[in-house]
Amino acid sequence: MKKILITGGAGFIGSHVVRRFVNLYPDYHILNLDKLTYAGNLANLTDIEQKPNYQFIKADITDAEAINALFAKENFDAVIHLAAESHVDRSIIDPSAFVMTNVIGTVNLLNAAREYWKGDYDSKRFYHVSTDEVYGALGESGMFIETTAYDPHSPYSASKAASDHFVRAYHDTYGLNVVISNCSNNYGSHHFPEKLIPLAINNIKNNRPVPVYGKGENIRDWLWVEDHARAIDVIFHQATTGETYNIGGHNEWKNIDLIHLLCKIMDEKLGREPGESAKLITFVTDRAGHDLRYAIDSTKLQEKLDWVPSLQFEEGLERTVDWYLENEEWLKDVTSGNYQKYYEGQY
Ligand code: NAD
Ligand code: TDX
Repeated sequence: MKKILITGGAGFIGSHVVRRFVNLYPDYHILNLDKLTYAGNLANLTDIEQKPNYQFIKADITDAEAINALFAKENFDAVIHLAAESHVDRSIIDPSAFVMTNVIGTVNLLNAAREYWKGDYDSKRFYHVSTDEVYGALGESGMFIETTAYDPHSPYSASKAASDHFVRAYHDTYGLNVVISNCSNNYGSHHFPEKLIPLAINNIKNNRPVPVYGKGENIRDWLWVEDHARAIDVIFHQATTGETYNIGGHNEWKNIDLIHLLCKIMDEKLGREPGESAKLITFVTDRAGHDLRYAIDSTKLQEKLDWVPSLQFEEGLERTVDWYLENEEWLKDVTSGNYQKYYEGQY
């Protein structure tokens, strides 16, 4: 039986990865380690929490002692590391938490792997999940490839870039078996409603303004979260040590066009007059250092590991809207309390 530590498994992408591994690989034992910050929610995993090959551990990756004790106790075969502070706007308000979790937390995990996997590096694997934002911003043309130079602009992307560098350094210096993937913007169910798509769905539903930064001309490349989880699965099992893979949907959308599409879907779903939801669109002050465009070239992943996105965007967006409309309780729970206070401070 393979014992795999998945960090950040109570978050958006992590919960999809945990669900996939628990369901598809009954002979793997999956330990989900999560601090349960505002973004971590065990309600994301109620469908698999009783499975015999799943276990949850509440811990903070910035706590080196706790991480070392865990590695000393459990003989992990692999780590899939997703735990992070993930929201760019929060990183602009308070970069420190991003340095602590994304940089120090990652180094703590690497140190534990280095120490407790000694003599056995080749048979172990440290998979680091990262973002396309480390490459910086594109102009109107071009795409990020695996060898694009790092040029992060936000405290979030700087912290993820630093963590990527540490992961590579532990491969080059100590010989740890590492793999990194850099993915574009994800969307789908269980996405915390501070991010553009779930925030817009929630606001449209509640007849609140939909804040669009600047003129809405920034471009993001959107990928269905379950396609990301499948890519992680394929890369985890098939990549060679030290490799990097870019993951993306070849699906670029200008923010304002995406929001108009979402408004159209919401009008249909809520039985509103065409154009009614779009009246909620409100242009607000731009994000500081706002990257103009991201676009991922995932040719390497497609050609070497035969991965292609499975879901067309309009269909995925409709499914996402349906999920949020059907899961009012989930939405209510995560938009109360601390999160609500953060939200009020934003707009
Ligand atoms: P998320 O914010 O939804 O989830 C992060 C999870 O990490 C939460 O469950 C949180 O409780 C946990 N966590 C935070 N700090 C922790 C700590 N100190 N110790 C233990 N657990 C902690 O994030 P997400 O969107 O699911 O992103 C997951 C990973 O994927 C991140 O590394 C992110 O950089 C990367 N990524 C995200 C996207 C995207 O579009 N969301 C795209 C590419 C890469
Ligand atoms: O209210 C909003 N209005 C708006 O116009 C919000 C929250 C965002 N935006 C814009 C900013 C971006 O151009 O929409 C775009 C998407 O914003 P986010 O959902 O905050 O995502 P982004 O900043 O692109 O980062 C996401 O993708 C890469 C994730 O949050 C990161 O964790 C991931 O690494």
